[in-house]
Amino acid sequence: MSYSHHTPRDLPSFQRHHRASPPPPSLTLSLSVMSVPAHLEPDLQTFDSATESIASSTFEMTENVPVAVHSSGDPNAAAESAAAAAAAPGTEAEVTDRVHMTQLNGFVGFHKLCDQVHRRAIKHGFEFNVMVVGPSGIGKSTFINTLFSSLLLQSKSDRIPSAADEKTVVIERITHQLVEQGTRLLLTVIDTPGFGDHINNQDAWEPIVTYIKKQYDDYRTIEARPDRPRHISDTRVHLVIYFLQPGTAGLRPLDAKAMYEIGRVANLIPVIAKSDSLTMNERAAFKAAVKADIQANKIAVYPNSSDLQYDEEETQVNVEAAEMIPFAIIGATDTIVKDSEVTRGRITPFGIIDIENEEHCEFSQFRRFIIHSNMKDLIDVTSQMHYEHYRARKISKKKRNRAREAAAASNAMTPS
Ligand SMILES: Nc1nc2c(ncn2[C@@H]2O[C@H](COP(=O)(O)OP(=O)(O)OP(=O)(O)O)[C@@H](O)[C@H]2O)c(=O)[nH]1
Ligand SMILES: [Mg+2]
Repeated sequence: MSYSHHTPRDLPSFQRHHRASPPPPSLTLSLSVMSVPAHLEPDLQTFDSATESIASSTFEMTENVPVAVHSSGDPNAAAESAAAAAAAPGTEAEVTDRVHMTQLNGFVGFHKLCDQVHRRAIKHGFEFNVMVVGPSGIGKSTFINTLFSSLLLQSKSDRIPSAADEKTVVIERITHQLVEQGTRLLLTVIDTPGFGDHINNQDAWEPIVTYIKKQYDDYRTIEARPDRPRHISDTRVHLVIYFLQPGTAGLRPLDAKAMYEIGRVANLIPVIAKSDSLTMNERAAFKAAVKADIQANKIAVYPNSSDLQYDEEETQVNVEAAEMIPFAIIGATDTIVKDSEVTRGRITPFGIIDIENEEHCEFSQFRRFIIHSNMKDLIDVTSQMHYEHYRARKISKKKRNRAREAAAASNAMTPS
């Protein structure tokens, strides 16, 4: 381990040395420590003027661990940045990052960072936005109420459709604040009454996709504001649950088109609604047909995020979930007592359907996957993948338009 100590007077020469020396063939951790003289401590507001008197100590710890990492990760970039620095001497220092695996010699305490993040996350809570898509009466409201164990959506099956409903898909958004063991969840459910209810459902997916994209646009607008708030309220759709009618041969053309379009912009998970109406054989056959149609129509279904890095355990969870898709679900909010145990289910003339029982349906696997293990991932994939892709597409479209306009303008100015 090498160690060097620099006063402020030494700092410029150190920087030159730092810039000139090639990265060593080892992984290095450089740690800069600014130590404040005791007489300045009470008056840190005057930090700027005090920096002259502040001693700067640079510790460099070196261990024989292979490979130096350049900040760009691209070997050509090092040469490019060196050339750029030579072209404009004195304007910008070349920065070389070195990463080192270093053994601690004593207690520091930064492992408590996890506790700090945890405490802050609990304090701020989480925002989760889930959209349900499927025709009227398929069980959307019941399922959401079952999933979150509370009355979040009223059943609307009995309502009389209005004139507007006749033509359009309506988007209804309702937010609930839920608290579980101190963790706050601001849950927004986006209902889509009218989807697939009309004689011509060809474009029924459009208002849904438009809504999803509009949330990205709204977020982008706020993000680009110079006075943007510290916390941007997130209305982006983190999950779309698509309800498939049981008893069909596979995906109907409307389902295939809607799922294709939704899957391009958001995390999509299809479920077989009211799967208690299918025998086990019918369920298996329907699942297989839907899986084949998903593949044939190139529908992107969550989890499919090859962009993000998953560890072994997360990959295993995702692989198991992907196998199950579409989840065969049953919704039930009634509490029943079975073998002196309280559960939720549906009492039928043929017996009790216990939704928590994995032999009866895949509700508990769905809940485990969506809420217990992947809720944060759904939020992250939305913001790091879907939103970023949408943003990038928008920017490049804007650039193309600008280039086209400039070309048209220059053509107009050129005398023929
Ligand atoms: N057999 C069975 N019935 C269900 C299931 N889920 C819901 N239902 C029943 O289906 C009816 C409609 O359920 P809702 O949850 O209101 O359906 P929805 O899709 O929200 O309907 P809209 O709000 O009108 O779009 C209710 O009578 C429910 O009790 C299920 O898994 N199996
Ligand atoms: Mg409903």
